[in-house]
This record gives sequence, structure tokens and C-alpha cells, in this order.
Amino acid sequence: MKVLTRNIRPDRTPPTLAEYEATGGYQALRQALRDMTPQTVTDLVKQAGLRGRGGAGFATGMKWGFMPRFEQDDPARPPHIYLVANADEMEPGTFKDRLLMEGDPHQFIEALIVSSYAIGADICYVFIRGEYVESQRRLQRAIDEATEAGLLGDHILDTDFSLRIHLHMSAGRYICGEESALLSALEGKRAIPRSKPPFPAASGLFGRPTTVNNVETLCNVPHIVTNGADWYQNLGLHKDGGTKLFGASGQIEKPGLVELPMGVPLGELLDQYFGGVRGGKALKGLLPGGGSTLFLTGEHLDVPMDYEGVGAAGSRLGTGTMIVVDEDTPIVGVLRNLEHFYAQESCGWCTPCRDGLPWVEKLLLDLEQGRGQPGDIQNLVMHTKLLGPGMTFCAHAPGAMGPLESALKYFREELESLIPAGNGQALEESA
Ligand code: L3W
Repeated sequence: MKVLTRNIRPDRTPPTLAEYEATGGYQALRQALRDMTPQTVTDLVKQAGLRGRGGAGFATGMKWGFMPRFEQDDPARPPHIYLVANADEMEPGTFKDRLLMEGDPHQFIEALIVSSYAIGADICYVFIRGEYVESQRRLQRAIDEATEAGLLGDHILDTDFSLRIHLHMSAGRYICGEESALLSALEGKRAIPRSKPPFPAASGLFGRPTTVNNVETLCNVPHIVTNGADWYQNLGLHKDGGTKLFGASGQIEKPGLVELPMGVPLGELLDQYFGGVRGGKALKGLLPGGGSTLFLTGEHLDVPMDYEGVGAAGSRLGTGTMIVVDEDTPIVGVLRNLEHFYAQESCGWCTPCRDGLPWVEKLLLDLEQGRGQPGDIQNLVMHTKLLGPGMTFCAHAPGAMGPLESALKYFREELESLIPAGNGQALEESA
């Protein structure tokens, strides 16, 4: 089942423009510019049911539908309309977009051009994680090749449609992956999230209409244009269409990435494609889609890995790249490590996130090092509420509370057992 990864070679050497075109590359662009209006492409993506692969799963066609549409000579048309590709892949355990950018850069460039056409953008920025130097190098080469061939730049394929693509290297903060903080960073400002609404379609980069999409999301678009909405829908095993790049890291026999239909059962993914838990051990738990999702356990192995399935099991598909924890690994260490990351990466704008995350990290460190006190578990539970959805300016702290909240549900006894009997006694007596 290879759609997005069909051209990706084992050694990841990317196909040249000629090699990419020989496998049908840039046919979607030719077809879209020749036979389809921007609205038709948007409608097709809507019908296909494509959902955002960056973590939130928002409907892509609907997001594109929020973009205002202007005729070329409309005096109300802003000087620029933007597509921004979010390639700031920093979610813990997530490494799928890097494969797509390094392994098949022309697929991504074609996706950017077709998607820009659909939303009426004339400028596209790719906001890339700073460490992804190789992705940047390969994308720049693909941009140069495509421009040379008349597939990018002014009057693409002799039409009225023109597009510039610029690569922007991130300075290296997780919060830059939050779309409004990303836009602030791109404008040269401090990367703090903005209030939403207004959403980027209404007021995005430099206050102009903007769509922000994840790399994997965009890479689906040429295939939908070439093969149609029904074909795409039918790739999925259940309600969510298409394929997904699933990944695994942590205590797993064969860590890596695999492209499979949306809806593949979790247990099959774990055992058949990633070789099961390392050393034949039992599974303690796993985060199904990066560090900001909620734990699933051995009782969830039949769960279909799609938005609906994972959602019904109480977690989120997130980025679809799981982090696996075996039976012998203390959960407190996993949590402390993750919350250290989130505390360090808080932008500091709102108080619950800035002050709450370091406090959560401290409580976990105390538990890990035998300094836990009676009441610490209740304190952690309280933090999952105080830093939960709706309590902070953006999704950073609620995301950080996902693994903690679910660990308190599934591994509470283990966490409670870390508080040595007698700890806090003196305190209680003096009170
Ligand atoms: C117009 C509305 N647009 C929502 C748009 C919104 C955005 C998209 C999703 O966080 C999650 C987060 C991480 N009118 C709209 C609307 N939109 N309502 O839809 O928005 P939202 O707010 O649901 O999520 P988000 O803030 O974009 C994304 C989680 O993903 N995550 C992190 C992944 C990180 C990476 C990475 O490092 N590359 O992917 C993993 O699970 O926790 O919950 O475009 O504008 N009414």
C-alpha cells in the first residue's frame, strides 16, 4: 500500500525531476491547471475527506474553503495570499515529514504548487525544523529544478498562475509548530501563539489570507487530483480515507515508518510491521501519535488506527507515530522526561502553562527520586485539569497533560507505590 512513499528508496536518495516525472510526477499539476478551477480542486479535496496529518485531524477541504476568493483584477485582492507548509516536525517521537521531504522532494513541491493553486496563493513558505538541513538542501534542489522546467515561478506551464516557494529554517522551538506562533516567527517576531479567531484564512501571515497545512497532509493532494475522491476514500478501511505514515519508536523491536491504510488495527501495526515490544516483553502502554496524545494499553490492540477509532478509545491519532513503553519501564520516568520537554518548550505567554508545567515536572521528579509526599497524586490530577483544554492560550499545555492524565488513569497504582510509607508524616504530625 504505497501512495505517498511509492518513490522513496531504501537509501532515501531522492528521484531527480526526470525520474519523478517518469512515474507520473507533475501530472496532477498539469491536470489541475488544464482541467480544473481552484474551486474544483478544493471541492475534490473536501469530497476525499482528507484530514490534517499534523496532529489535529481538521478537514483540509473545509480549511481551504475558509480562504476568501478573488478574481485577478479584483481591487479588494490583497497584495499576497499565502500557503504555509508546517514542516517544523518537533513532536516527540515524530519523524514522518522528514522522510517525505528527503525521500521524494518533488512530490512535496508538486503538492505545494497544486495546493497553492487551489487556495489562490501566490507565495508559499515552507517552515522547516532547523535540524532538517538535508530536507532543506533537497527541497531547494527540487525547487530549482522545477523552476528551470517552468513548473514553478512565473506563468507556470504557460498559464496565468504564478507561484514563489521560499524555505524558512526554524530557530528551533517546539511552539513554532503551533500554526499562529509559526506565523509570528515567520514575521520575525517572538514565537508566541495568537488568539484564534481570527483563524489564518481571515488574518494570517502579515494579516493576509493564509492557509497552514502539515507536510504529509499536502503530499496527499496530487494523488487525490490524479485518482479522484472515491479512490482516496476507499483506501481507508473505515470512515477516514487515505493512507497514513505510521511510525514507532521506544521499546519496539523494529522502530521505523510504514505507510498503511487508515484504520489498520493497532495490534497488527505493532506486531506485524514493527516486530512487537522489544525482547518479547509485554506492553505497558503506548502513545499512539506522538508525545501529546493519551496512553493506550494492551486492552486497545483491536482499535483501528484512524481519527474515529483512536478517538473512541479515549486518545487521539495525533501524528500517527507511536511511542512504545514495555512492562519493565517505570512510567514515572517516561512522564518526567516528556514533561521536562514540555516545560522547557513552553513559550511562557500564559501563566498556567509557564508555571504549571515546571511544577508538574518537579512533582514527577520527586516521585521518581523517592521524595514523593501524600497528596502528590491528587496534585498531579489537579494539574491535568488546571492545564487542560480551554484553560490555556493554545494547545501546548493541554497536549502535555494528555500522557499524564491517561497515565493517572491506567498506571495510578504504580505511581502511588512510589511514595514511601512515612514520607510526609512529620509534616502531618506538625499540622
Ligand atoms: C477555521 C475554525 N479554522 C480549527 C484550524 C486551525 C488549524 C487546524 C487545527 O494543534 C494538535 C495539537 C497538538 N475555523 C477552526 C479552524 N481550525 N478550528 O484547524 O486546529 P486545532 O486548534 O484543532 O489544533 P492545533 O492548534 O493546530 C494541533 C497535536 O496536534 N500534536 C502535535 C503535533 C506536532 C507536530 C509537529 O511537530 N510537526 O505535528 C500531536 O498530537 O497537541 O493538539 O489549522 O486553524 N473554527
